[in-house]
Amino acid sequence: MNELDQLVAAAQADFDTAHTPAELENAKARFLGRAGRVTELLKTLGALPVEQKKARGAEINQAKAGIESALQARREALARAELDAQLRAEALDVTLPGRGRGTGGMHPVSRTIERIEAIFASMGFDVAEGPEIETDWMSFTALNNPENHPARSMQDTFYVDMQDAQGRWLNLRPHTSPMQVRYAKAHAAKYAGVHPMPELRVLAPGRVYRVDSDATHSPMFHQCEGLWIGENISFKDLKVVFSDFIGRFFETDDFDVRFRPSFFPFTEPSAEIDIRFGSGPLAGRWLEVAGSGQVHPSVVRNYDLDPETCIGFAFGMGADRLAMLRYGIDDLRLMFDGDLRFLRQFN
Ligand code: 2NL
Repeated sequence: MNELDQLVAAAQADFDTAHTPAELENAKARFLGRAGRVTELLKTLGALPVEQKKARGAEINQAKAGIESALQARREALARAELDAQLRAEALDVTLPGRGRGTGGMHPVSRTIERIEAIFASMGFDVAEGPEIETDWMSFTALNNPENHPARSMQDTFYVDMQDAQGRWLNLRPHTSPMQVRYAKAHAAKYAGVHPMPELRVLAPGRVYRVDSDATHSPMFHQCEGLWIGENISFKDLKVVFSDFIGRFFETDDFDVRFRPSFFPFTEPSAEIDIRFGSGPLAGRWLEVAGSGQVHPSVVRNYDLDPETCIGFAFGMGADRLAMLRYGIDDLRLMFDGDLRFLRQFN
């Protein structure tokens, strides 16, 4: 092997020991760089006699070409190795068994609301859901709240820093009553001029919001409100409907119902509804479960109905509180903490 063949072999060996592109570039510099061995050889050409220059130059260039092709081969080998390593690292075994996502379950409040809906639906009530962001008129004015009523204050109601297309300020509804107003107005429009007007029976369940937060109050909670309007619907009907509901909701006949006089701007007369179980874990204590009353004539007028011919009752209950009573939960906050150890017990 002559010295040029040896040089090519040395370069080949040097390149083969390079295991990264950076190492390979260093090895390249040792042979082909400005101070590399091939460059040094080419510089010796100048000292040769003219007749030897051409042949020697050709020999050196041939060696140089050999070194360059060895370099290129090693570059390609390194790139292939890197790609192989990457493919191995990113390998995906599509034959492995899948990871389960687990099954979802229903929240105790959702379960309770569905239960309430089913009972009232069986008594001919429609179920109506609607907006949680409402106008002042819907949340308060339509419900006969005076302009300066404390419920309208920012300490009691969440206002939204936003106006609707008509420039009216908006709030997070503090009760589901606006949905009943919407439902009653739609009913009035649908049966305008029809005599007698078909009865209106609706249950409005959903989220409501008030500025209040402690062990027994959450800033977001759930209401189910009922409304029954017709030509001759009275407190007697309310008592029958509500008692029937309680018996079916709690699955017992062993209870008393009491109407305790109260005040709401939207009903007159108004009453709190208390129940007392004769047996079971809650037996013996009066429990307040709902507010109720005969819908105020001004509110009936805001439905676009005539209070002279349309009369009826409304009631409102906290679905969270009913869930707590039914399941024996003693802290409202458990309902909204999202702790799966608590929530799994209901599924
Ligand atoms: C309470 C009080 C009540 C109503 C809600 C109502 C709705 C319309 C018209 C008239 Cl659209 N009344 N709802 C009536 C009386 C009481 O709820 O303390 N609920 C937990």
